[in-house]
Order: sequence, then C-alpha cells, then structure tokens
Amino acid sequence: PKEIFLKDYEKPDYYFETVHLNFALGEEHTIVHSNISVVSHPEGGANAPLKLDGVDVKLRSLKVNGEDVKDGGYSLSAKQLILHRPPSTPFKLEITTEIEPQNNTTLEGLYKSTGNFCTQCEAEGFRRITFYQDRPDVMAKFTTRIEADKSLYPVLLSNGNLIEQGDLSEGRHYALWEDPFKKPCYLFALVAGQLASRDDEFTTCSGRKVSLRIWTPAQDIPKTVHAMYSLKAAMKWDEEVFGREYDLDLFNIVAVPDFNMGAMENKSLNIFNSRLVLASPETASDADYAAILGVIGHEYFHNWTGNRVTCRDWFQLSLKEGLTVFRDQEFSSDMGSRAVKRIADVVRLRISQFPQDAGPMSHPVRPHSYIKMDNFYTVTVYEKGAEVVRMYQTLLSKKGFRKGMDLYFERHDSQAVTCDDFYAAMRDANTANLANFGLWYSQSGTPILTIYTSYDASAHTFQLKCRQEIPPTAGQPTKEPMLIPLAIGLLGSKGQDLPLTSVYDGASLKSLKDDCGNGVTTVVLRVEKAEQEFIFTDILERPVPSLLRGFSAPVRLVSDVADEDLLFLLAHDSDEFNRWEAGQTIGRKLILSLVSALQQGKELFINKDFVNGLRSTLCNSSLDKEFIAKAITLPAESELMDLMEVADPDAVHTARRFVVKQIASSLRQEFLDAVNTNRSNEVYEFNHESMARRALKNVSLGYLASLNEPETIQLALNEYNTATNMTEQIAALAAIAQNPGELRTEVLSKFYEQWQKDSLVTNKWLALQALSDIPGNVKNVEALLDHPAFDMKNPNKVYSLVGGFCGSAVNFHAKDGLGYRFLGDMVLKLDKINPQVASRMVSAFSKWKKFDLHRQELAKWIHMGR
Ligand code: BAL
Ligand code: ZN
Repeated sequence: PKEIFLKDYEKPDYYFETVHLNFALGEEHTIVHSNISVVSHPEGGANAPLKLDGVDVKLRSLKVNGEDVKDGGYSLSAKQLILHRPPSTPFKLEITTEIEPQNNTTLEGLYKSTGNFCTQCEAEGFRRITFYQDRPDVMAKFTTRIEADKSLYPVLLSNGNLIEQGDLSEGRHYALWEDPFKKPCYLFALVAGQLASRDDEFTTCSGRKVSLRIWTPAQDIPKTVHAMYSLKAAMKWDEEVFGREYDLDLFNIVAVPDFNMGAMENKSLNIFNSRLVLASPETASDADYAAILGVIGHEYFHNWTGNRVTCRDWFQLSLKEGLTVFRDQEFSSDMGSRAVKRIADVVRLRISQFPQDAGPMSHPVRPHSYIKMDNFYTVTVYEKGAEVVRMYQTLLSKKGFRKGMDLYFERHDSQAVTCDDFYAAMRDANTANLANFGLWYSQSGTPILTIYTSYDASAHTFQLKCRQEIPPTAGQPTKEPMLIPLAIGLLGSKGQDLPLTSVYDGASLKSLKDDCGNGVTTVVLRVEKAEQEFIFTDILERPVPSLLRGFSAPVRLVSDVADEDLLFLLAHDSDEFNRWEAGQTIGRKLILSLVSALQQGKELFINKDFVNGLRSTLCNSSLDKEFIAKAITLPAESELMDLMEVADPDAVHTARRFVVKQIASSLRQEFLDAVNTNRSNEVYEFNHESMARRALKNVSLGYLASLNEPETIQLALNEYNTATNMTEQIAALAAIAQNPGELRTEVLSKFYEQWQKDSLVTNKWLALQALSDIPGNVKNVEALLDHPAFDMKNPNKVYSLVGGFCGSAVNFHAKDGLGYRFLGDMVLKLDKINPQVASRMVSAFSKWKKFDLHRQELAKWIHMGR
C-alpha cells in the first residue's frame, strides 16, 4: 500500500458537474449506471488521463459522449479505471458497473443489513459502488433513481427531494431523488427495504416546514421518540446558537443494525447504527439516551459543518469532525449540565486520546500522511480536534467565535476547504493574534504545562512561572511552543473568587477591569513561549490558585499546588470542572503512590483526608447529584497507566481496587443513604434531575457491592429485582457481577433470559462480561464467541465482546499472553470479514510500548509476528 502525503496534494484535473445514478437493485447482483458531466479544472492539464477509483466493482460498459470506449482507450486495475485520452471538456461519461451488495461484509459501499440495502461511503466507500473520482474536493449535483422489487423493498430513499416514484413491470417500482446541493460522493446515500417511519415536522426560523422521518423496522418505531426529540432540539439549537437553518424540505434518518461507525451525515439521509437511535426506558440506559442526543445532534450539525462546507482532502478531516464534535458537546452541555458534560469529555480525552498521543500511533490533528484513511477516524482527529476548536472560543470569547463561524460560512459555503481556511476565518473575523496557534494542527503530542506559583505578601503579588514542553512523538522529535489558553482564578481564604484587576504578562501590565471598574474572577492567559511568567497585582491575601479552569487546553498540567490546597479547591472552587479535577488530582497521586508501594512490597494505606473530602462532597446537598457521582468516581485504570513510565496493569488494578474498598467501607452509611434516597420514580424521565439521582445511586451501589458483604449484595440484588429501567437494572447487574460466584452466574443468566430477543441489550450483557476483571476471564470471553448472542459479522457485537475485553487491563494485558493471543486471533478472523472493524480492534495493541519488556515481547510477537 502507498503512503499518501498532505504535501503532495494536487487539485484534480477534472471536476464533475452533475451525476445521474441509476440503481437496479437485485438479489444476485445490482447494476449501477452513472452518467456524469465532466468539466476540466481551470488549472488542470488539458486532456490529461481521467483516473477513477473503483474497488470490487465489475465494469460492464464505458461510454464517452455516447460512444463505447474502445479497448486501449482505457485501462483497468484492481483499484483504478484510467481513461487515457478524454475528449475536450465538457463531455459525458457513462459507466455501468455490477456489484454484489448481498456478499459485501465490509459494510462499506452498498451492502445489506438484515435484508435491507444501505450504504456507507465515507471515507472511500463510493468506489465500491461505481468508478468515480472518490475524493472530497470533487463536488457534484446528484440525482439518483432506484428501482427494486416492490414487495421486498417498499421504501426507496436517497439524498435530497423525492421527485418522482411509480410502479414498473414484474412487481418492481422506482423512486427518483434529486439533491440540489453540490456534494462529494462520500455524502451519497441510498436505502431500500422494509421500513416504517416516525413522522414529525419542524418549522425553521424563517417559517419553512421541514418533514422529519425516522425509519426503522416497524416493531422498533416506538423506540424512536427520543431520537425525534433530539433531532428537533438540535435543529432549534443550531438556529439559536449558530444561526444555521436547515436547507431542504425533508430530513431522513435510517437506523440499521450492521454499521461500522456510530452514524453518518449523508446529505438529508443520515444513516445510523441502531444503538444510537433506538431507546426505551426498559432497554436503554441514561448513557444511551445521552449518546443518542449527542450523536443525532452531531450528524445534524454536519449539514453545515461538513456538508455545506466540506474538506478539501482527508488530511483535513478534523475541519469537519473536530468542529462538529465541539458543536455537539456544546449542544449537550446546553441541554443538560455543562460541568458534567465537560468532565465526561475530558475523561474520554485522558483515557483514549492522551495515550494515543503518547504512543506509536501518535499523529497531529491534521495528519501529514496516511496509508489507509479509515485508520484516521481517531480520538485525536475527533476529540483533540474538538479541543482545538474549543480553544479558539476560549481565546476569542463566544461572541468572537461566532463571528469567526459566520465568516467561515460566508467565505466557504459549497466549497471544499482546509483547516487553514478555518483558522483564517477565526483570525480575520476577530483581527486576532493567533500566532503559533496553528501548530496545534501540525504538532502531535500532549503538551506538559508546568506551573510554579508564589505569593509575595508584602508586594501583594501572585506569580505564576509557566513552562511548556511537548514531548517527542512518533516522527516528531522536536517541537515549537504553541499558544495555550490558560484560564485561571484565585480563591480567597473563604473559598470566594478574588477579583483579578491586573496582570503582568512578561511584556506589559494589563488591566483586567470590566467597564464598571471591577476585576474579573477568571482570566485567560496566553501562554506562548517555552517559559513565561505572569504576575497578578493587588492580591491582598495568599490565594489558592485554580489553574486551567474548565480544562482550557488539552495539556497535562503539572503544578506545585499542595494537597491541602487541592482539598480546599474540591470544597470551594466556583469552577465546577476544577472542583472535580482537584479530587481527581489527589486520587491519581494517591493510587499511583499505592502502586509504587505495591511494587516495593509495602503495606497499603489510604489518605484519610481524601476520604473525608469525598465524604463532604457526597453529603453536600447544594451540589448537583450527577456532579457528585463524577466527583466520587476514581480515575480509570487506563488513565492511571498512561501516567506511568512503565504501565503495571496488575498493580494499578490492585491499588485502585484497594482504594475503592477503603472508600466503600469508610462511607458505607453515606452510600446506603444515597441508594435509599435516590431510587427512581416509577415513570422514567430523561431529564437532568432524574438522571442525576440515578447516577449517584448507581455509583454508590457499585461501591457498596465492592465490599461483597451479605447485606450490600442483598441490596444490589433487590435493586436489580425492582429496577424499572435499564439504567438501574444494568448498574445493579454490574455491581453484583464484580464478585465471582453463584449469584453472579445466576443473575447474568436471568438477564440474558429476559433480554435475549433484544440485540442491543444483549450487547450490554456481552460487554459487561467481557470487561470483567475476574482472573482468567479470557476463557469466558472465548466461550461467548459461540454464544447465540454473538455474531462476528455485526460490528456492535464485536465492539462489545472483543472491544470490551481489551478494556480490561488485567485480563487483556495478562502476563500469560492469553489476552494478546485472543485479540491476535480475532483480528486475523475479522480482517477477512470486515477490515475496518479489524483495524479498530487492532488499535488496542498500539499501547504496547507502555508496558514491561515481557509484555512488549508478547504483544510484538502476536501483533507483528503473524
Ligand atoms: N463522518 C463520519 C461519522 C461522523 O463522524 O459523523
Ligand atoms: Zn462527524
């Protein structure tokens, strides 16, 4: 395979203006006819060969301006069709191909899922349908005619508006769709099958009525209420927050059970993995409800950030993904708790992106090269990309960010552009100094921001000495300092925010007073150099600094803030994120110190002040309960391993488990109270207050069950038996399943018996068992491969069982190598069925350098040696 480099980008020689597609869908094969009007690129080479991508498609005919192209006029290879001497432009290109969607297990291009036809074209799936210039900077207007057997495929959908439909001979029928907007082929979609719809309507800000339809098999329609609610909320939010109105009269969502990704933003015909559409209180947890809200929002928001303005090439993926993730994060924050959402997003970043950025797969938000684009749909491009977008907003303010967005749309509507264009719009709309901010796109690695603080009681000044350092990463041994927004506040002795009136930033003294002459409580400092000093003046008492408020930059913060000050922040910080972060910082330090105690064979002790801090948080009735649930949850094992020079999964697991049990026994009564006072009402409600109660109850129950005492286990069993919604049922099951034994086996079987007909619920059942830390769990997971609940061809099943297993530090990284061997075997099998799913699974190996030599050897042998 060839490595493709960003620096080698060249415009295509030809553009396509209009594309007429005709699909004759069949059981044996499907015939695709395309009729393309080809024009030259103004700067392209005249009569240059026209190169079309095509994989696993059979060429049936090729015509130029109505005439068959003779042998010798074209050449065909496994991946390309080259028209050697195209005529002068404009010309008509007609291609007929034959494909076999029913045998397509890659789930790219056109394929079948439970009997229905559907497509997935991003990034390079369209080339599995027909020969085409499969690159995002070729944007054309599409019309799509679909014909199929009417009884098998009564519903025929594609992008845009339905222009015409009717019956044909031999029980067939057709539908003609026209998309008035230019689009790259990765946004093409087609669905044909037996589907029912939930119909609704949205009136846009300018008074246009838009028909909304969510399509699923008929029996699942009752489970689409929340998805429809989410869609309407997203449409309204994008109008209110970004002034973006929907641009067609119809918006379709189709849910399919077999889907590689979560969902896809095809123009006006979003296709979703069913798990991100279908929800009922009995079958979906609060986390599922929240994910549906976020992803329905995400795909809808792509209509402007991705579809109307798209990427010039795939190196720019973060242009649309980072931006759209940022937008969906903001949407979810506005719909629920901002602090809780921020905490969840930062946890995700730390668990997945920081390790990626420190390992062999480290790459910049805008990669410099790729071999297979499918492998670059990463947490770095998505989540770190979203952090980069968030930093613009932090630096420019919400108002300034909106100005930048408006200019971006004004300049680039219906264009395929780059991250530099986005940067330029933000800079120009605000006449802002964003020097060395662009490096966030090109430099990989998580910056380490070290801050030393000191207070001068006589001068009433508070000083910060900042140092930024970006560690060497794969292919990038040295780095330049970047512009890092550092949001900071200072707390007085009563826990109040001190007014910040002026700051010296190394160059000049800047006033921070507002128009009324009052100081601010949070200021965003610009850390631009490798070493930089800031001095706050008029600070009348020794403050406790609250650094990097709201996680204002995706960095690893190292500071000299003492434990007692962290406990003070945990109790008082007005920035809720930092309040949580203070507890996490102490938790991380504590567990890592226990890890080294374990490694040295020493006895383990718990820090009582930490436990008391957690007790105060747990019992603080003025706090949001979902926030409390997050604040009393310890840092994850993977986050802790990421902080170690050489990760020791066994010691991390033992130390963390020790702390869990110590907290559980110290706060036993408080946890019992939390469980007993936060049970759900009979009727499930998806609102913040009820979700918060369930979250707190479930975390508390998890702690109690860790004690494995008859009373706490009986409590968990009662909660399981009386649960009226999945959130509480699965949490009680997880609580019980922590402890090996008969009860565990019994309740797991009972759960399966109850839900065996619901594939999405049995995924949870698979994942729960796969993730288990029970010693030697690889055997159970291997046995589950043969269970009727598992299906190797369904990505969700693989993600639950195989992906779930890789999330268990102790079992996946087991010293006997059985975990690595299991994954190695699975990847080999999966690669033959679905290479995208296989490559997602193989990424679990990418952290191998983090481990001891024994594990490194095992991983290398299994991963690379085969
Ligand atoms: N574009 C692929 C799916 C998503 O990120 O929306
Ligand atoms: Zn996206």
